[in-house]
Amino acid sequence: MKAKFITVEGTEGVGKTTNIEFIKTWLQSREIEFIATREPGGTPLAEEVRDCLLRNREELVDSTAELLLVFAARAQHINTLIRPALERGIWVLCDRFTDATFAYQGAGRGLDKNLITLLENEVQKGLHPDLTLYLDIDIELGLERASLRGEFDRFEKEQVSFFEKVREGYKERVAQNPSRYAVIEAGQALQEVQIDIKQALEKWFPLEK
Ligand code: Z5A
Repeated sequence: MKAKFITVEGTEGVGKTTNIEFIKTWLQSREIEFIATREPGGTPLAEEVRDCLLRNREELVDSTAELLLVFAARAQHINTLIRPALERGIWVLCDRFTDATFAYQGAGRGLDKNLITLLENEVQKGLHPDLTLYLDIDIELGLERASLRGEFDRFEKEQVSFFEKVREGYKERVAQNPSRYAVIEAGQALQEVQIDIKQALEKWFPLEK
């Protein structure tokens, strides 16, 4: 089977980190060679950009500057890690990707979606995930879960209304191209969430006979 590109998306405290561990175990059980990575980040340079983006600071961060930093990190990540891995037959499992940009910088910050699409086309040159697991959760419940983790970064300090817009942004993306997404009800007990994730993985990537 051709190497696949899987992304995991959702708002705060939705359980991406927890469920990525579950997906890794599923990939191992299939003896699939893969790398697990994340955005922003995934390479030393892109991780430095991540740090710039997430760090709490006095200076107000301009939304367009934020968007360009996200795509600068993404260009480095795609061209030095993701695309070379896929070309070598290695699957890529990525914690967030461009759907997060449409949700956070587009819907959340209110930036022009046409500008995001322009950058997406230029930077990705046709690369898109084969499957995006979108974990959906009530914002208050997600924030409650996330609050257990301690100190909040620059994004986590946003208001509930910001995350509501982000959630709507994700839903809009799913509605525009439903065949790429598996929508997972992440408010359920973890075991139920993982049953749904496993079903989606088996539907998208059935065993070859
Ligand atoms: N960002 C952006 O603006 N634009 C972009 O293009 C990209 C990103 C790519 C960093 O992302 C920030 O970057 C992000 C958007 C921005 N903003 N924020 N915030 P991140 O993915 O690194 O950060 P995060 O969203 O905070 O994710 P996280 O730290 O990985 O958390 P999580 O994956 O959502 O949750 P978790 O750590 O797996 O779970 C949270 C807690 O809930 C934990 O205690 C779990 O044990 C518990 N949990 C999980 N599932 C369950 C269930 N089912 N029941 C009960 N408890 C559960």
